[in-house]
Amino acid sequence: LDRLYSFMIRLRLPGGFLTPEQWVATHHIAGENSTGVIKITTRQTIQLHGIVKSRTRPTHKAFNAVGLDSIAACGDVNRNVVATAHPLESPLHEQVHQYADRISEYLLPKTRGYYEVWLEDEKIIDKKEEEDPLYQDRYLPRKFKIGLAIPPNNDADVFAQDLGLIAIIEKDELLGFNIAVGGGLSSTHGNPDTYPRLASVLGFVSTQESDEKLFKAVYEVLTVQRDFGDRTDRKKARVKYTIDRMGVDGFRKELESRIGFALEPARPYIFRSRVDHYGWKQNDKGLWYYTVFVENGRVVDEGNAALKSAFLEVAQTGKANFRFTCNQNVILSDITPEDKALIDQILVKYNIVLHTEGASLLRKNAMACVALPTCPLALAEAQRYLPHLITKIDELLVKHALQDEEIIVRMTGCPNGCARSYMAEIGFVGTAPGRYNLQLGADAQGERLNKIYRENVDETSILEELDQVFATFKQERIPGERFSEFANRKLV
Ligand code: SRM
Ligand code: SF4
Repeated sequence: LDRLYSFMIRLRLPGGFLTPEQWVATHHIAGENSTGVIKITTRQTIQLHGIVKSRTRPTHKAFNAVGLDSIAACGDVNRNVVATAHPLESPLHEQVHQYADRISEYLLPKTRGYYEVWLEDEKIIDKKEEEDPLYQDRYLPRKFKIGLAIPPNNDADVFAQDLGLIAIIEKDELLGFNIAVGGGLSSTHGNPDTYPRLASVLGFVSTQESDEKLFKAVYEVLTVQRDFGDRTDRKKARVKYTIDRMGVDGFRKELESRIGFALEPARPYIFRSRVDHYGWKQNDKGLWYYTVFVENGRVVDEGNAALKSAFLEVAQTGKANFRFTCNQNVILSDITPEDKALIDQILVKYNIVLHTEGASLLRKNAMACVALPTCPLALAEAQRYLPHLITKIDELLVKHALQDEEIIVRMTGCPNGCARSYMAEIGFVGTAPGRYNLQLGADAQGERLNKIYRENVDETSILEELDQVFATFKQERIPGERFSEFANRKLV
C-alpha cells in the first residue's frame, strides 16, 4: 500500500474575479475532486484541499475548460496580483483591475510546463521555446507579490506587498501609480534577523500618456530582486531584505538605471480603511453589489447559513459576477436593478442576509489563515479556532460597552503571517498548540505594524489581558480615539 497523498490547488485570479459560469464550474469541481469546501484566500483567490493524486489532472483540466489556471499561484515567481475589491471605491475600479490582469499576464513564466504536465499538451522538443528573459534559468530568489490599492480603501494591504501600486486618481482620472517596494510579513520565532516590514514608497509613475513606463518599472523591480536578492538563505531572500541591504535610495538608483528614467516624487494619497462594505451597495452606473460575510473565507453549508448552496443558485441565474476580497469575503456583483430582488430572495432563502448583517462588527472584520489541519507549517490553530475566540472577545466588548468599536482582529497559526496578523489591531501569531503572541497597535489603514504585547499566551491569559486592556481603554482613551491608536500610544 502506498501513502494516500492529497494536494491543494490555488487558482491564479488577478483581482479576484469569476463569472457566474466559472463559479458553477468551481462548485462542481470542488464537489467532485476535493473536500468540497471552497476557500477564499487573503489574496483574493480560491484554494481547494484534499485532492488525491489521481484527481489532480482532472481538476486542472476542468478549470482549464472554463478559462482558469493555477500558473504561478505558488513558487518563486510573481504570485496572484491583488487589487481593491469593491467597485464602489471608484468609477475607475475597472481600469485599475485591468492593470492587475495585465501585470499578472506580463510576469507569467514563459515555460509551457504547466500545459505539458497537467493538460497533456505536446512535449516541448526545442528547448529554445522555453527561453524566459525575466526568470531566465533561475527564477526569483523567493516568492514575489504585487497589490494595487485604490485609496481611500487599503483592503489590498498594499504595504504588505513586495511591490505595491497606489492608484493616484484626480477628478475621476487615473494619473498613474505611486510605487512602493519591500513589504513582506513573515518572521521566524527566535530569529531576530527575520522581521515583518512595510513597503517603502519610492516614487510616482504616470500612466496618462502611455503605461509603458509603469510596465517597465514593474518589470525592472523584479529584475533588481532577481539579480540582488539573497540566494544563499531562503529566510532572507524576500525583497524586504534586499531593499534593507541596498538602502531605499540604493534600490531606487538601481531601478532608475534599469528603467532609464527617474521616478517622479510620490503623489499624495490618503488611506482611511481596510474593511469590506457589507450588504447592498450601488455604484455610479446603477449596478448593485451584495458583499457576503464568509467567515475566514470558508464557503460551505454549515452553521446558520448555507453559503455554498446560495452561491450556486445565484450563479445559476447568470445574473451576478463573483468578486473576492483580500478580507476573504465574496461580493456578488454587477447586478442590474431589475435582478436585485431575485438575488436578494436567494440570499434570504439561505439565511445569508441574517448571517451577514447579524454578525458582530468584530467578527465581520476578523480573519484567520488556514493553519491546521492542512497547513504543514502550522504551530497552532487559526481558522478552526478564531470563531470561538471571537465569541469570547465579543462578550468582553459588551461587558465594557465597546461592541460598536471597529477593531480588526487577525490570527495566524505561525509567524509566516498569511492572514497578515502583523497588520491587525489585535493580532494573534501562533507559537505552539493553544498559544499565541498577542500583538497590539497596528493602525486601521495598514500603515503601521503591531508589536508584541504578551508573548506565548493561552486562551485564559488572552482573555484576562484583553479584559484589562479594554477597561484601561474605556477609562483613558481620548474622546473618539480608536482602539489601535490608544494601544499604540499607551500599551506597546
Ligand atoms: Fe501563505 C506558506 C496559506 C497568504 C506568507 N501559505 C503558505 C502555505 C502554502 C504553507 C506551505 O508552504 O506549505 C499555506 C497553505 C495552507 C493550506 O493548508 O492551505 C499558506 N497563505 C496561505 C493562505 C491560503 C492563507 C489564507 O487562509 O487565506 C493565503 C493564500 C494566498 C494566495 O491566494 O496566494 C496566504 N501567505 C499569505 C500572506 C498574505 C498576503 O500575501 O497578503 C503572507 C504574508 C505576506 C508575505 O508574503 O510576506 C504569506 N505563506 C507565507 C509564508 C512566508 C513567506 C516568507 O517570506 O518567509 C509561507 C512559507 C514560505 O513561503 O516558506 C507561506
Ligand atoms: Fe500555515 Fe503559518 Fe500560513 Fe497559517 S500563517 S497558513 S499556519 S504557513
